[in-house]
Amino acid sequence: RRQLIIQGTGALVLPALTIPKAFAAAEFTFKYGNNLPVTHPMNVRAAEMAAAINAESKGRIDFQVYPNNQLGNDTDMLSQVRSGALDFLSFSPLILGTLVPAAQISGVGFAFKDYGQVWGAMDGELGAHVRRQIAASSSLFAFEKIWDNGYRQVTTSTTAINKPEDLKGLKIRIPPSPFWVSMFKAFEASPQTINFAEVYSALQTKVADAQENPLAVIATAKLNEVQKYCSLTNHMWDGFWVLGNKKSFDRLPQDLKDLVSRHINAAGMKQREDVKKLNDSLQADLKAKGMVFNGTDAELFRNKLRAAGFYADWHKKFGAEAWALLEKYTGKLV
Ligand code: X2X
Repeated sequence: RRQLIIQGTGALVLPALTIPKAFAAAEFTFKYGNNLPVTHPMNVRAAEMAAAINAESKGRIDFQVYPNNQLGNDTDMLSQVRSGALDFLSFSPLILGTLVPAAQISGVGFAFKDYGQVWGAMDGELGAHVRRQIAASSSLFAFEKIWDNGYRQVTTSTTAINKPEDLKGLKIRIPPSPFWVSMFKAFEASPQTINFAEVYSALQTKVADAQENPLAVIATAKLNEVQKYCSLTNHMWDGFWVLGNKKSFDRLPQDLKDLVSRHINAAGMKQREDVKKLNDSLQADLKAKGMVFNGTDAELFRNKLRAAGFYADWHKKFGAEAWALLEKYTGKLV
């Protein structure tokens, strides 16, 4: 038996080790989290992006991806990134509304008619306005290119939604955001605020009968297993800002900041294309798996929001200046 402990000194004698460079500790370790399944384009592109950042930094950065609420639900992750326990987080501008109310303006119901308007606004002055608000009022900042979630559709286990009256009293899960609550109250639904991490089980156990999300989320999170109907309402567009903790990012020298920003924004541009393709093609797949689809007349739903004072209320809350920035891209909304 080899004697490792030398009597009397207590020293441990081990053969000298040379640590291969690939396993040497990186100078900068970053944790990035999100709430979506690993199969969603967000995580396919995030994995690619992390590998590219680590390789191009020659091992100085270790960028770690934590998908699928591994570090906690959205509410947990938001508090983690605010404190610096988490360095980066992909987050809906609307859920960020609990912290930065102004960020919710991109979610205004039926505002963007198409992706031309969405990217025009978000890569243009409206997005710049929101990013300024985030940086000015929190410990966070947002990278320039917002990632895509998509146009949101309503699914239910009970009945197809054909007209706004069908939403009346519906127990529909919505993400934790003042804006979402207000919108579904305007529809006279019975909205329930639940983090995405708990949505599948909430639908399975009938805590909620309905939810709303883009098809790429419905399919990758397999919500079709617990929902029967999918009503194409396109009631709002939603994206994901990549948020960073300012202090933690400021640890990096400028050249590595530029490297990380370049890869995050480039991955976002590719993710936008992936998500668009998926959202356009998934209806057939979900139909084959038993989901029942119907189209809707957006004007009826928009009228309901108008009549409930939804646009007037939020115009006032966001302020005339921000509202004008939105309408610069969408045209007059009311
Ligand atoms: O929580 C949701 O429904 C999701 C995944 O779409 C968002 O992150 C807003």
